Amino acid sequence: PPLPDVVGIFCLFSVAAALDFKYHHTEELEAYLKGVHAAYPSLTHLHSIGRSVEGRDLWVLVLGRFPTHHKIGIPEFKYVANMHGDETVGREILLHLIDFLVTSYRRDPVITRLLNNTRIHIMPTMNPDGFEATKVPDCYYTRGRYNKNGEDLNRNFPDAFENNNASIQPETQAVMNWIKNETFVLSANLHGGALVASYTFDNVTGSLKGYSRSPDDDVFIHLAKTYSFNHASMYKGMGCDSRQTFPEGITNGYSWYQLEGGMQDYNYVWGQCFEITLELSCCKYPLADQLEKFWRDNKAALIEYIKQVHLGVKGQVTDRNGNPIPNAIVEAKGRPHVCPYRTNEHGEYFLLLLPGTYVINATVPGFKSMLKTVEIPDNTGNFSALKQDFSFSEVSIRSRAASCPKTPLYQDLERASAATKPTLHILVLMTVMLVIFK
Ligand SMILES: *[C@@H]1O[C@H](CO)[C@@H](O)[C@H](O)[C@H]1NC(C)=O
Ligand SMILES: *[C@@H]1O[C@H](CO)[C@@H](O)[C@H](O)[C@H]1NC(C)=O
Ligand SMILES: *[C@@H]1O[C@H](CO)[C@@H](O)[C@H](O)[C@H]1NC(C)=O
Ligand SMILES: *[C@@H]1O[C@H](CO)[C@@H](O)[C@H](O)[C@H]1NC(C)=O
Ligand SMILES: *[C@@H]1O[C@H](CO)[C@@H](O)[C@H](O)[C@H]1NC(C)=O
Ligand SMILES: CC(=O)N[C@H]1CO[C@H](CO)[C@@H](O)[C@@H]1O
Ligand SMILES: [Zn+2]
Repeated sequence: PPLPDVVGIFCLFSVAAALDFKYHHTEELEAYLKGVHAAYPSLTHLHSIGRSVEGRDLWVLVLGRFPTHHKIGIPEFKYVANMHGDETVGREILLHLIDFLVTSYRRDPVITRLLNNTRIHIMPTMNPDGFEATKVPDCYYTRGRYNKNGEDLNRNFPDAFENNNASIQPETQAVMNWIKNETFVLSANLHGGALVASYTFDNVTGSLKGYSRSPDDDVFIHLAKTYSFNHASMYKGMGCDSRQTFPEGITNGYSWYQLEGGMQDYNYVWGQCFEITLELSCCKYPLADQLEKFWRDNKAALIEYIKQVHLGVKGQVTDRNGNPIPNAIVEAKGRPHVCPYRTNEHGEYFLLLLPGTYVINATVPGFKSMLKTVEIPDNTGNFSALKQDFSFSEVSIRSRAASCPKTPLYQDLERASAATKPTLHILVLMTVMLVIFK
């Protein structure tokens, strides 16, 4: 009968059309996410990764051709917004990003390829309690920044340089569990109160020179510039007032101001995930009539940034019989991570690297290493990193699961490199041993 069909089409249409440029409070946000999932059940997966102090769900909508689970070779990407409850632009533009992605699938060839080859996780709010506590739009600092227990969630993660004594909050713990659960490769954390793309580290590596450089500094600069130059104005580097400008719209986190327990350093050090922090609006909680402009200003940047998850090289480490080897260390030579990057349960690794020649070192700790020289092309337009597998000629070699060191280590590495190179190698080796045998 024609009537249900008409109603069906109307419902589908109304889900897409229902997304106004206004603020979505808890119930409206949940209703929107559930509506999208109902309208696009095979392209999306909706789940809550935990609850806030006041019991609100921490919703994540996953998009992709295989939204419910990881597929070998398909990298995992995430966006997190509204970690500071009073910084609200990210929360709304992520809803518009969801709307754009689902309505463009099978219509726009680029978005179709992006969703076919990437699993995209979107968390519109990490601090729903803080958002609800910030009653009305307000440009400046308000209580809603913190969670219900008064903690700043972006100071609440374990720190790579200092013992962070802040007690881990439910929202933080949920994100830490989530990071452990998925093989995230790239992400961004959306904030407000400035206009800049900031990258790791936020704390220092020993000698103070106003810049806290990670071993992947070149990649982070590229990632931050990808965002700022695809944004309507961020690349101009004007910041929000004349006292603070950011050349090319980017900054090293520490150069701007140092902080402890931030989420981007945590992702990079313990999550094997490259994360940058995006400050998207000078006004933290602007009036709703400005949201449409914020979406237009950020749309291209949000999409181009996701594509960068296909930089570099990826592959699987297997034994002679083709069985995956989990927990093998795979790193590019000259780029040692404090917590060495390891293969997941499928023996997979993903390394974000700029085009160039690299030596990739796959090591089964306590056993042996395989080195391969790779030529990484500029292939983000291909929606796939270069593929390079490693096959060990033995059978049933196992690598023990390792817990990452809990104590800060980059400081030691920095001191060592200031001394002599061989010492650095011994230190890296000792770190590895510590990781294996602790
Ligand atoms: C995307 O995946 C769908 C489902 O497998 C397939 O039908 C379509 O051809 C793919 N499109 C592109 C552009 O890869
Ligand atoms: C954190 O605790 C450690 C050990 O209990 C202490 O040495 C350190 O000073 C504390 N740090 C801060 C910032 O309070
Ligand atoms: C972790 O993964 C398991 C299995 O897929 C799932 O049941 C659980 O909800 C996930 N937890 C988080 C925090 O993502
Ligand atoms: C390869 O990586 C392992 C583990 O990090 C390290 O012990 C070894 O020295 C590396 N080999 C080379 C040649 O760099
Ligand atoms: C893109 O992928 C195609 C087919 O897999 C391959 O032939 C081509 O060389 C790739 N281009 C780049 C720049 O990697
Ligand atoms: C090693 C170091 O300088 N760590 C700093 C990390 O950030 C906190 C907070 O600003 C500082 O107290 C630490 O000194
Ligand atoms: Zn913030």
